[in-house]
Amino acid sequence: MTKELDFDAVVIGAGLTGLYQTYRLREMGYSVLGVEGSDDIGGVWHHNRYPGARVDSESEVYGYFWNEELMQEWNWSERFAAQPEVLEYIHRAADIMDIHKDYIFNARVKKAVFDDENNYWTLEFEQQYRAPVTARFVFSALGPLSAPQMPNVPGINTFKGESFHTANWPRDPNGFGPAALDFSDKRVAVIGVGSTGVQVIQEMAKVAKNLTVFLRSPNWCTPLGNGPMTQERMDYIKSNYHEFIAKCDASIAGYTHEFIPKNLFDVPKEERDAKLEELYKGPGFSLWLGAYQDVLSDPVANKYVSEFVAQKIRERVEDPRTAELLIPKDHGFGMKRVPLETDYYEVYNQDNVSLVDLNTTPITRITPDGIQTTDTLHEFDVIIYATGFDAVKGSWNRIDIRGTDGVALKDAWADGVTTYMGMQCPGFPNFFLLVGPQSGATFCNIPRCSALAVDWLSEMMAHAKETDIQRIEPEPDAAESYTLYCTKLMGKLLLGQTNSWFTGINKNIEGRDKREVLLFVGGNPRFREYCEDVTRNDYKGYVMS
Ligand code: N01
Repeated sequence: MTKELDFDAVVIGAGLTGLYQTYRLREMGYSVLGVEGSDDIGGVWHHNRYPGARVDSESEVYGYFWNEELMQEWNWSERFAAQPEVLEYIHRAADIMDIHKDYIFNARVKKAVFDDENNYWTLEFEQQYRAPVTARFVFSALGPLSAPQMPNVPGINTFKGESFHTANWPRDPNGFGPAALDFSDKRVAVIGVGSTGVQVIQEMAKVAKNLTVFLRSPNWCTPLGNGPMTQERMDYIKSNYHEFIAKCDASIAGYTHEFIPKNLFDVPKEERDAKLEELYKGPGFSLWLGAYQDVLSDPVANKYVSEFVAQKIRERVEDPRTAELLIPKDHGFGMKRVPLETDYYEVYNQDNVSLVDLNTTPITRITPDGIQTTDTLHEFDVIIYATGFDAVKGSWNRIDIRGTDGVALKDAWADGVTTYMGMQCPGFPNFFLLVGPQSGATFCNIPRCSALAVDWLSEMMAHAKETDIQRIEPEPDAAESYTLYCTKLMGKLLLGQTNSWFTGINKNIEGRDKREVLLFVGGNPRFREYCEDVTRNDYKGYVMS
């Protein structure tokens, strides 16, 4: 006798991706439940409310392109929208989808177990008052950057001042932004200088009495190019949305930036220098994703651009010693995610800002009064941990996910992730990943590329519905060959040679010191082609029954 299931599908996560997946499944006639660990929708935009949080993507290419009504009604106020506006946008999109009613909140999945005989999943929640839920299919839209990671230093809980991880920032109880906190009489520390650290540092420098930045590995940062969005520009965007969509679809990372189809040294010096200058001043990822085609793959071209950006840092930071500390020496430009900034380097010229080089004087512990380094005790009222995430795999590893034969996903991934299309893992039937390891969306403008994954999976689910399919899983060989493909693509880029969250390295987590291929870096068009090819060939690589 077939077991009566609670739902056809469960979607885990109420960020941009999960909301859209839930909507698509509902519209296709599936009974679907969305479950969200937090108390509201928004995903990373709900949690990361630190001062300075904003998109590094041009506002008009960040969001739901599939919803014409929303695109035509929404007016962005800045060229790169700040967190409260993005969260407000997501709420408006949710209203249009009427999606709240499909979700339960404060429902954090603790365990997911597959019934191999009857082809369904049982999900258990951390909240003990919640009964387990059964569903044929599970869509995990957990977020690649949703598992905040604290540093592995002792004494964190002993600090007697206030401390926050940037991804758990206190919220304004009545609005979309952060709580109103006053730092004007506070000695503030920030640990970490990734994209988050850079954003929070440039804001805290304006408001804190003193700001001390604890720097371990500097990054190559370039100007964001933010400014108000004029009505004229917004009107232009609205009447040209289809062009924007086509441009994003054709670009490597889902932006309107495109690499120049020439090698750097094929261009005369004067011309190339003028171009780099223009790109440096250009908006968003102009220099990272819009320079000469070989900058991210040829070490010599890369060195040239790195030296160009290093020179900018030297020009902008008055103290030469500080400038040198802020110039990366262990990797070239663009080999890690490039943080975008607004007057970030000038912050270090301010009297209220100081820099501690952790390579000379590492942190030994957090004490009740502040941060103890090998050199001295730095006393603070506030410590801000901009120390990043257990990225990509972390959100999945924090759930006990058991596939066929009771195998844990975490164990299956322990020696390196293997997926098919970044959408499924062998041994985990009916369990889909969205924006997880090796997904085409993880090294991409996420709303752009996650929509591609959602649309593709939804098409597959339409096929499953038509043909009454109860079980979908990838062939191990197909997954192995896809993973090999990801490895090959990564091998072509210099970023595969760097230690960062792109390559699975996390110095705060034991055992995460070996590089692995967590990203599909082949670009948006190539990923789309791959997906279309699988569909055209009767879902090759999948076993459906
Ligand atoms: O995290 P990170 P993030 N002692 O991992 C340091 C996206 N994002 O939150 O490199 C001292 O990049 C660590 O140092 P090191 C974006 O994709 C998007 O900044 O390990 N320092 C590093 O400097 C981004 O890539 C936007 O030596 C320690 C920092 O903390 C991703 O999120 C905005 C330490 C962590 O940097 C992650 O960015 C913001 C320790 N024990 C972020 N542990 C938008 O565009 C860690 N660090 C909207």
